[in-house]
Amino acid sequence: MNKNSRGYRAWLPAERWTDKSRIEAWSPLLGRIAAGMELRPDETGGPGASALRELVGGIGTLTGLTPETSLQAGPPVVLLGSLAAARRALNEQAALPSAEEAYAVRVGRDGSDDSSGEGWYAVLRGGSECGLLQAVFAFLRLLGTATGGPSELEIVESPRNRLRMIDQWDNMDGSVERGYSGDSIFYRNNRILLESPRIADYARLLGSVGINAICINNVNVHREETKLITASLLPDVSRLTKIFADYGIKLFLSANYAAPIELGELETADPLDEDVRRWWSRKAEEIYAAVPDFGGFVVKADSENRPGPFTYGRDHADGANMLADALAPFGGLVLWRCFVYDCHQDWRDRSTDRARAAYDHFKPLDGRFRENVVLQIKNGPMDFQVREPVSPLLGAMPNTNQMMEFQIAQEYTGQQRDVCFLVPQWKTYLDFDTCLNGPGTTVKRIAAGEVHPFAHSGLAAVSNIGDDDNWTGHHLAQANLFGFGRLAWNPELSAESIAEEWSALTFGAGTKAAAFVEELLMASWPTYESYTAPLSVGWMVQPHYHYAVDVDGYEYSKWGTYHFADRDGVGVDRTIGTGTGYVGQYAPENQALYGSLDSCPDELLLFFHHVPYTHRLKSGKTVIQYIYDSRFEGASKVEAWLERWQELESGVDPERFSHVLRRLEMQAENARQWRDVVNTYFYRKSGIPDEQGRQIYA
Ligand code: GCW
Repeated sequence: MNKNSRGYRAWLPAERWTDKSRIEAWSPLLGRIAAGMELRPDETGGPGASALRELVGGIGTLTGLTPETSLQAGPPVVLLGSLAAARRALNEQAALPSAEEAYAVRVGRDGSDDSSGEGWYAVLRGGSECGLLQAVFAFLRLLGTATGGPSELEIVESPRNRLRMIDQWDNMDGSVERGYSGDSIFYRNNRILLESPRIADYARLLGSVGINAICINNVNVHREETKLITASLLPDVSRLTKIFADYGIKLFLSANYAAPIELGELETADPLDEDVRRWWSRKAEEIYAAVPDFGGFVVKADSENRPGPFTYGRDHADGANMLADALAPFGGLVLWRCFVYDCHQDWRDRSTDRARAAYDHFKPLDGRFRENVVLQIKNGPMDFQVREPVSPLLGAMPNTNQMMEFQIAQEYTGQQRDVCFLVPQWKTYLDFDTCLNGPGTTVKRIAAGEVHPFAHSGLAAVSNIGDDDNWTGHHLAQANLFGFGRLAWNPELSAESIAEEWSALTFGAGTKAAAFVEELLMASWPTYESYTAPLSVGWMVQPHYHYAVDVDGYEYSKWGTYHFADRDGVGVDRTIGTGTGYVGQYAPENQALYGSLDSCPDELLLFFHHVPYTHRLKSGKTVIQYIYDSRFEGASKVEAWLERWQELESGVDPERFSHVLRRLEMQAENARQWRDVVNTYFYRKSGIPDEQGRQIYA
């Protein structure tokens, strides 16, 4: 690990400002700090202490200043600059919103106190120390994105989503399932890497964008990871819990549903069996004795060959409630995943549609789950494809806590070799109107618990980090981790503003590099979409690896993932009249939208309909011509990025310059391969030539 690698420091303050006048302009504000917080006997831990450390450290890195700092017991407040003016401003300010994580930042100028020469002051306040930490990180973002000196402003924020969670798919042997950035930072050889400074640095990164929960092991819980809830590993788990708590983050574990069997203590995991129930209750007592602020369990059950209640003829409410009852006395949660489908399907059977599965399994169980169970639902009905419709299960269970799951790891979206900034994609899910409670029942309101009175809800996402120096394999993939946190905090932020903020923090505010990176990020998802599987049909990837093109890779497989291309047309008929009936899982307004060829949006066409190649899109183009045009356009776009990036050589440090260059070269090759394979495939099937006569390999 190279901690001095520019990528390691990601979007946190990393380099001294080169512009001296900027440092001078900010000096009056940054020279003095007075902080109030709870003083713990050891004077080290807690989010308040982290806040102060980050603030002083960040100021030092950016400006070289060492602020004069005083600390006293009191409410979580930090004053900067002209302290008398800051105190006056503090006394005038309105109360914060009630959320503990709420924060306020005020920067002002008060001429009546000129002891600092300028009268600039800042007041950072938190509803708790966690809120203060958020105020500090917001202030550091202000510094990091500023091109000039301070200006007056007031920000008051509280998080829109209660749970803002990151899921690690890390295994204890050190591997990461769907990891594209090296090995795990948490484990090696079935040990927890407690001595690794990376874990605390990861907590900083997550805390800096408002993440407040993390699950530290893969949802596929194998033998070794099952032991995370046993006496041999709980002390280590407890130490990790403390590292994350310093940044306001609660720790969860993925639990093996069959743990009582796997650990050799019972012969059944039947959720209605009294011995099983007692086993989990005692287990919960043991866990909370060792780890008092443990968050709870994430559970993947009856999914992709993992054990679950179906084995015993029980349903998912029985299974989840049994664990929930065990955790309830301690305030623990069960985050129960809804990724349940038949992965042993027969491709000859046209009546089974994997897209239907989550809704079909879970919807009938509405109202049966305990109050400390939250259903964790993937954004789409399939599996994190480049484009899918919203999962119809979101919002369809008004009496059951729900949260939505995204995948920051780019499993199907370029595996951190290709640039694919996913925030614009996530926004399409969050902004989608389910119409389930009348117009305006958007997914972001459902996830935030604003539509139904969920006791717990929010957003979770699969992490994209590993032990690569720059955390995410591709430097630019850091923007996805940053963006998820920002969006989970405030889903109203625009994708552009997140891209702009990250680019400025990472490549320098006001630089040419930052401007180009922002543009590249914003174009990257549509571009990736334009050279890979067309019009949301999905899955044309190499089985298991999911990166490179293989049009028929999943066509005759057991995974339930088909495109049904023949000589006349392509796509999956999911309509009510002639198809699988999946469309019927949406509210009537959306049934009408998707069910009719006239109104179905082009970008989702092949997800919902099987159409002839000559079918005309809303643009007037035929499907086949659209396939050809967009593959050519996508691949040439990547070539153009390569050229533009080369022009930036003098404006980017050599490490990041050559790293991004190499990745763009790989992406260009990948895009060419997709273009030619997809085009050739559809030309051979349809026999329809490209109107523009470009090279297709017949
Ligand atoms: O998409 C699939 C992935 C699996 C993953 C699974 C899930 C962790 O290919 O690797 O398992 O989703 O979400 O459970």
